Amino acid sequence: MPINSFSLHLMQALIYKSTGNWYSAKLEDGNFVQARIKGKFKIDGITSTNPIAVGDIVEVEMENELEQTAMIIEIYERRNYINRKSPHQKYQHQIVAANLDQTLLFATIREPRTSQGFIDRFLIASEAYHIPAVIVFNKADVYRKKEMDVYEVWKHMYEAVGYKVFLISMEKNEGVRNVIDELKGKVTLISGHSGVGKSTFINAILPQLQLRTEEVSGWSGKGMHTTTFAEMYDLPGGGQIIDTPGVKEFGLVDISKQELSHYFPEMRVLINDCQFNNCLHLEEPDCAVKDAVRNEKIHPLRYISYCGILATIEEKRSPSKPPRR
Ligand SMILES: Nc1nc2c(ncn2[C@@H]2O[C@H](COP(=O)(O)OP(=O)(O)OP(=O)(O)O)[C@@H](O)[C@H]2O)c(=O)[nH]1
Ligand SMILES: [Mg+2]
Ligand SMILES: [Zn+2]
Repeated sequence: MPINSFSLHLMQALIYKSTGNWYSAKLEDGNFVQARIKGKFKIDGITSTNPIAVGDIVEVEMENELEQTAMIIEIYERRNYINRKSPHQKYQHQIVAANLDQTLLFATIREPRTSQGFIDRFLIASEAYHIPAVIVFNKADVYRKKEMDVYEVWKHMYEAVGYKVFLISMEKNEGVRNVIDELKGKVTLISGHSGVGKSTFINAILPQLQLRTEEVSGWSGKGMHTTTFAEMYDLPGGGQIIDTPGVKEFGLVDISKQELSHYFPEMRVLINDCQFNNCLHLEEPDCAVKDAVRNEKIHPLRYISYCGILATIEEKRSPSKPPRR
């Protein structure tokens, strides 16, 4: 270690929680400090509403040893991250978490109902950074025949694409162990709508935490956003899990129409067989993707979802900049 960095108390730290201006960071010795950003940060050339996210590795300079406060002076390059469109500022991104080994999408088919579009958008965001995604359907105890039928269709559809799918009930403690087994030694981001049971799941693994969980508000069937900040927790068997606030929509960032099919694994393997190398798999002749839909090699629901998402992608004028008035 260079002498001057020693005298400045520079240390590497991992961000566990972000609450706006303050970050809770764990030092290599295991102690936590409360850290703030020094100066302005522009990272990866993107404009995000949060320059530093949970899972980021940073360099801190101790400010006050007694109060355990520090300044963040540098951020290390991210291995990957999950980002989405900021729900408040259209042209800004929100980094959900960084440096992940996998994502765990919590979905419920009832109370509240998670749509296939939401699931597919989340999977696309994971695919864009090659982060393996696992889908967990929770609240099996409230599914009637109708919802079980939907589950069966989706399970086969997503498994055929290569995703692991689990059906669990936190309420009845059914299937939960299998999901916990997936977490060992990995950094896992857990995401999904509000009220699907993300915090309930983490409480089951780390009962001493007692995270706040809340009943889904009655008539609307919508969750109430009980968790308000993303936070990472160490798992007893090694690895970490990141709880996040529920999201209503998962707005995709920086994906062009041309690219979209690359993030559908079942399409990605076929695109070289399309006649046109810029095929969008819509009306073009000799399209390998459409052939696969016809031959039932690609599930029609996934193709419909692809077309739906494609239609929502606006081709960019200039990167991340609002249009001029
Ligand atoms: N019936 C049933 N209810 C469940 C199950 N799992 C969780 N719940 C309930 O669902 C409600 C919401 O759970 P939370 O864990 O707070 O949901 P969350 O995903 O963390 O929600 P946000 O923090 O708002 O994003 C709570 O009342 C839980 O007790 C389940 O398997 N079955
Ligand atoms: Mg929660
Ligand atoms: Zn095609």
